[in-house]
Amino acid sequence: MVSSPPRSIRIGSRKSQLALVQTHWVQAELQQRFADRKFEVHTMSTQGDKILDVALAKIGDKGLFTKELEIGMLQGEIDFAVHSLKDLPTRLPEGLMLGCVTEREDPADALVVHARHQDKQIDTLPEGAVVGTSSLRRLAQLQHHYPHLAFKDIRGNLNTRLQKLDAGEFDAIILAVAGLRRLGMAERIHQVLPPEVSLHAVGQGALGIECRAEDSEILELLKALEHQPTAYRCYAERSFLRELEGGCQVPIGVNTTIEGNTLTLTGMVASLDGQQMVKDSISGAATEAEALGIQLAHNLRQQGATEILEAIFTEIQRGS
Ligand code: DPM
Repeated sequence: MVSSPPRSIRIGSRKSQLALVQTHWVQAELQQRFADRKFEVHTMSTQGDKILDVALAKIGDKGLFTKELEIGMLQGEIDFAVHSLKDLPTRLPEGLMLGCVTEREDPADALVVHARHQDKQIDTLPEGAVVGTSSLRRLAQLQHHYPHLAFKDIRGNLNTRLQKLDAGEFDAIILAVAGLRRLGMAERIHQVLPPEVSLHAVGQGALGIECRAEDSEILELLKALEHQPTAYRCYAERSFLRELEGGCQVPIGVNTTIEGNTLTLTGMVASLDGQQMVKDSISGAATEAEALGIQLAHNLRQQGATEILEAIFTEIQRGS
């Protein structure tokens, strides 16, 4: 009697170029560590891949880029899914869990400029320069610091956005450093925005691998790719966001550092126009990451975050 070989493991991914680069990286890392198993990539398109003309914030639905993959996991079509962690909602469907957080790229935002502004930085762009972003977080923070700039929505994948910039539709655009680096376009990063200018999104720059909560075989494999410091930082960031959010995207930014066993989390909540902004930091043991996130959220609520968030939900519900 010969025993049948173990079945191959199916990895779910979106079809975008960035998603595939990330998923193929995970596949290669696992294949190298578990040479006796076979890892296959299965692509699916998500709601977010189909709706490209509506500003993300107005769609309101969480899980825009993850839902179809989650259904695939629950139905057993795929065994786990690779996401940009910042696109993974902080509350996951019953039966699924965050199985692994991989080592983070630089989580910062980047300024990418049109050729005519090669000699400029974010704080020297001229009055009225048109900056493209559809992130409420980036918009609020940049409007706060640079009210003399003009801001315009921009959608589409990275290449589409860069083409729009190069065609002259924008003077500059803001993108994540991580996405540009992973797609081999690091040379387009003109300036890495410091945290004083732009706090990044929760989970930015890290990959989150989601799997079935009971699937101990898959969890065991995924553990090999976990990067502990990144995981602590992202757990703190995610619990901060979970404690603050309602039903849509809001201007919330974070920054985290780890030194020794001490984790420092900075968080901010801003109004849509960036005029009101509350920001604070907290430090403590990295092993208490989630408690730190919750405590910081409570501290910010006492400093006015609740009123800012309520005003945003009302505004977005009115369909502004
Ligand atoms: C989320 C936001 C954006 C993405 C909102 C935000 C940017 C939207 C936009 C939650 N997801 O950051 O405040 O600019 O229109 C996304 C990108 C990456 C993952 C692209 C980017 C790559 C970086 C990473 C889209 N999701 O932010 O430039 O893996 O963290």
